[in-house]
Amino acid sequence: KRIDLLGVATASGASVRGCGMGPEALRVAGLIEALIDLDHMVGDHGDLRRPQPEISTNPSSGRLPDERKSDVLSLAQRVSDAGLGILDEGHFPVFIGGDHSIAMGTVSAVARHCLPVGRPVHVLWIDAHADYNTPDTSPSGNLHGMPLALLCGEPGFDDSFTGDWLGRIDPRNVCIFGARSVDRDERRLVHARGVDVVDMRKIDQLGVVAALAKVIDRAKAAGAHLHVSFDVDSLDPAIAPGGGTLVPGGLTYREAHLMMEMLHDSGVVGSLDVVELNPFLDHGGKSATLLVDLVASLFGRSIMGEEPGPMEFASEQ
Ligand code: DIR
Ligand code: MN
Ligand code: MN
Ligand code: MN
Repeated sequence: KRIDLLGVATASGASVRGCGMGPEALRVAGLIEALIDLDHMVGDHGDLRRPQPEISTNPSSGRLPDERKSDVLSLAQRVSDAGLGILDEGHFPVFIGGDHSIAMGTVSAVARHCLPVGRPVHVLWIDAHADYNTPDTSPSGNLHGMPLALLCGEPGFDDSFTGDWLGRIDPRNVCIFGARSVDRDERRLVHARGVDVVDMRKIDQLGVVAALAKVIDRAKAAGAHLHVSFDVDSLDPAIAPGGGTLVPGGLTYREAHLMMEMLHDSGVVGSLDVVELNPFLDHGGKSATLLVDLVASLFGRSIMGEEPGPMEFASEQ
């Protein structure tokens, strides 16, 4: 299956600037070479970006809230259409951000591709945050904290958030994995809608293998397309400093690799986001390099070159 990269060079959904440079940093860190090295065919669709250049004296995000919102929505629409094209061709889309608001478009593409043929869409949202705020619950107003709520059909989004581009998913088919910073009203919504939240405490208690196996088994049993949305801030800040909203106590290097290896072996993953990488904060590409290794693991790289399978010991004496 061919892998098609689509960059979305934007930070309009975030308040910290810099993750608009994420797609280029992942290319510089060797993303395409790593995939080709695993014998995959790779296409690169280049980057989508906002049409008008940024001219602003607003120091935090560079742009006014309304301008940022229209950036986010016009990009979401273009990402959704481009992603749908990639999926309809039978390719595997890898969306490289960009802040997490781009998932309004990426997950929409998956929903538009799958729902007409009756294929359920399951979403594995690997993130320190739940990204389930609405404009009413969000303490920050940042749209990168809202994509899941929009996709799950929460009320509170105005009419500018509607259109043919927007796909819908069932919150009961969403698993937020690695969470450790969830806002008060957001927590209430997530519980009310039946979203599965595997927070860091659960991961500590169960281990990533048991916790992730449940998600994989459910997707398999449903015959679903599993979309993986990977936010760099799911990782521990010590190994991945390149994010604008870091939270201590994240996934370790070994946990994250094991997850990617399990996801590869499962065969249920059909699309991937890699988001929120901020090269400006990334200590010389530390997180970018790690992300490339993690994506390679998801696409079949393993230490001994093949799937280990269950441990067996030969009884030859
Ligand atoms: C917070 C932070 N929950 C918000 N969200 C972030 O602004 O809604 N998501 N950083 O990645
Ligand atoms: Mn293509
Ligand atoms: Mn996120
Ligand atoms: Mn996050």
